[in-house]
Amino acid sequence: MTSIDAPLAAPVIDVDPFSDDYILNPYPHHALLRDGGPVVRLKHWNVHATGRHEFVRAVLEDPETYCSGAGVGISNFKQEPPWRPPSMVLETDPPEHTRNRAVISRTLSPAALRSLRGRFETEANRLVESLVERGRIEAVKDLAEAFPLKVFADAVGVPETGRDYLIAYGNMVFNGMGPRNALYAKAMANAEEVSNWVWSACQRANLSPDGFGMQIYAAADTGILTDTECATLTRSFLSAGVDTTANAIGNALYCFAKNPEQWQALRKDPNLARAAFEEVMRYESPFQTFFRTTTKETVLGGITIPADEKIMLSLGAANRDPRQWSDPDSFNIGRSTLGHVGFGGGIHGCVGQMIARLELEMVLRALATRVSSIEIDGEPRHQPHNTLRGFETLPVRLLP
Ligand code: EJD
Repeated sequence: MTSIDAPLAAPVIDVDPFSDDYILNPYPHHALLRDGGPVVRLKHWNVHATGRHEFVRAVLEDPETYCSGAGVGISNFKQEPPWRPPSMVLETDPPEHTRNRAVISRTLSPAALRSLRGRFETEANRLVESLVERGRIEAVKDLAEAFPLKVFADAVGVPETGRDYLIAYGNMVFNGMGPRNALYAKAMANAEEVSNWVWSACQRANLSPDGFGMQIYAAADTGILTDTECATLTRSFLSAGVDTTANAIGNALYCFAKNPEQWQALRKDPNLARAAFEEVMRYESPFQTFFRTTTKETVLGGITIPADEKIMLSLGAANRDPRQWSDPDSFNIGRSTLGHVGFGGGIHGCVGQMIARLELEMVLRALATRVSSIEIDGEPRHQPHNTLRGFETLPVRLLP
């Protein structure tokens, strides 16, 4: 290697992914992140970062060099204790990860999803019909949160009373991946009460017999896992499966309200619902930022990263990287979204993506067959959040 090709240290840039300005409108910051270099170092937090599609993918696909066992938020579990017992899938590496993920994955088989299709469809139609009758709705509470709180929580088999705790818990999980800032503190304000409800919902005695939760316990009955491990794996459904899809539904409505010609295209052919959701995932990725931790010194994009360093992956920036996408800032349900990283990728790629697709397909179909126009009717407000992108409030009018 000639000195001209020798790996360099990452350029330091002044982008703060946890500042109010970034959070409320990340896109100009994403451009700085991508243009700063293949890999940069964030001055404010002293971590490496990449927003380039090519390198986000490369990191996701090399879990031996970029591990998850030290946490997938900004804090390194080896230096700072995690706020909850770590997830047995998200925050582990092979071989444990492989074994635990297989237990979850079996519950989400194509056959299992086929059997949910009818229920999801009925509920989406019922909910959307009642909302169209009302006309003006607050889309976050009335639709985006209501739908997964009904169909996903039913599918896992958790009790009906107290399900709102799942929204609060998701806020803890996803703000908990950020630094210990004001958003973190706010999300954790009621941590004990919320965690207690969730942990109790994950116990064998409180799960319905036919849901994903009890299917996890089947692994305990064969001796692979203890009951406590099964509760922790069930917790993964409740951590990952509600706030993510809720924000996806809100973002989808906003995308279509802002791009009425795309709404008309979907109305004309509701079979485009699945493709439309993929474009929502690319264009307004509900989950924006992941971290990995280097297991050894490595070189990425010609930049040396030392061992045991956190590297931030901006999925949101990668999904609009002009090096990968043509016209990345336009919302177009007819484009190819192949290769978007809204569901992550590699061995940790979203295990629930097929159920997320099923939920969004049913919601978008129910809307597309009943609503001629989605109109913003008030002041939508993005939720200030360390890792999720979505709305705190989204007042809309659904015209029949
Ligand atoms: C997640 C980005 C868990 C867990 C798994 C996945 C997520 C959160 C929590 C969804 C991350 O196993 O607890 S989108």
